[in-house]
Amino acid sequence: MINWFKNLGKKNQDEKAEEYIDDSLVEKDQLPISEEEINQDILNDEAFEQLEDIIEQEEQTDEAIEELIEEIILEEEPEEEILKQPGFFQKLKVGLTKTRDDISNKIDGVLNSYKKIDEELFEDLEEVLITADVGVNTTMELIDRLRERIKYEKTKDPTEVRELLKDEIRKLMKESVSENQLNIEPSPAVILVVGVNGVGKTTTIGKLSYNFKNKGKKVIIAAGDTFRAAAIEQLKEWSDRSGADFIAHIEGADPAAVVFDAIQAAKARKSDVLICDTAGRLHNKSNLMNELNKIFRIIEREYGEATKEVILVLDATTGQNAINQAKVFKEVANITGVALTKLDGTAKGGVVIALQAELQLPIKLIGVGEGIEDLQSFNSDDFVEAIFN
Ligand SMILES: Nc1nc2c(ncn2[C@@H]2O[C@H](COP(=O)(O)OP(=O)(O)OP(=O)(O)O)[C@@H](O)[C@H]2O)c(=O)[nH]1
Ligand SMILES: [Mg+2]
Repeated sequence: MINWFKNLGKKNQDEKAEEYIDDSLVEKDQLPISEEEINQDILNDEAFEQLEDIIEQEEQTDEAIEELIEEIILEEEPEEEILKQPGFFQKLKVGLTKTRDDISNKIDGVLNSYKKIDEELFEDLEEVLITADVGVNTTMELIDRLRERIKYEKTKDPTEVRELLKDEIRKLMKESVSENQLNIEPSPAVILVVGVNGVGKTTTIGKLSYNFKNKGKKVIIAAGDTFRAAAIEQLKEWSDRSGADFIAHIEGADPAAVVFDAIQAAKARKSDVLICDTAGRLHNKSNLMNELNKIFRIIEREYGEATKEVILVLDATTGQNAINQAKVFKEVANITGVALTKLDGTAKGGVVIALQAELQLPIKLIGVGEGIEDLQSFNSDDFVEAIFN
């Protein structure tokens, strides 16, 4: 496209130049010179000057066109990102294979075995959803809505139920939470990562940090899990891999003190995002509450201006256990979102629906593998599409 514009400009210039030059040569060959011819020569000189002006103008136009094209190309970059989206969706679909097999294929099995829509069909659907960890309450709510919808739309064919159910799941998930986007604007932002041990907190922090660094953000990771030296080392490795700064104390140190130091570092280094790991090995609810509250107080006092997220990490493979953990953490902390890990290895992806619909906890991130790039932002539409297609 650039070449096409350039050649077009040059061709016009050349043609114009040839026209003027041919005329002037003819005039100059005809000596001696009459007053009329002198006047003609003056006119030719003027024509040459005009020609130079035109060429100069056209050169400027050429430059302007090139600049314009460069701008257009720069503006087109986000489109490339959109083009990458099918890759993300494919990865999501692959990650959700087991869940899809469990929910979608079983639903199809039920619907194909009925000739008409009756109460038994609803009961079979109910069973599929409950066993896929959608949760009893959410399943009941969905089936009630589905029943109403079928009545309202006078649906007769069981095979049409699939689309209606899909739509009701999507609607229920979306109306239960307001925002699935991780909020780190305006900068600076602080993300406190909580959750019981082994769910994937450290791995998620590493992946998240890598994502932010790729977007050009200045990231600091704080080793707030001081229970084991190995936990600190593991987090350090992730911070090295993602290119983030790292703040840690020794094993057994007070996590609130680590967070305090990390905030001072974030301020001094003008960081965009501070991500704090925390320990999962807290034996009872009041212990957990005390520890987290101490950290919250430090953040509030020292970093009041920061945009805050408290992300609860849950392991999708634990199904209903993840729901129970979410209930406990909701009581002790103001959880702003969930990172649901290990969705790739489980058929219990239905837990996503329960977390949003029943606990009104927005899923903000999902882990679809152990690699540094295996973290995605969550979107209800994509999720429903991936498990039903
Ligand atoms: N397949 C898969 N594995 C994951 C995912 N996220 C984390 N893991 C694995 O889960 C295991 C535990 O992850 P960690 O990040 O150490 O979990 P943690 O919550 O920090 O654990 P503690 O520090 O012991 O409390 C590791 O083997 C990770 O590789 C995921 O999305 N998919
Ligand atoms: Mg950890």
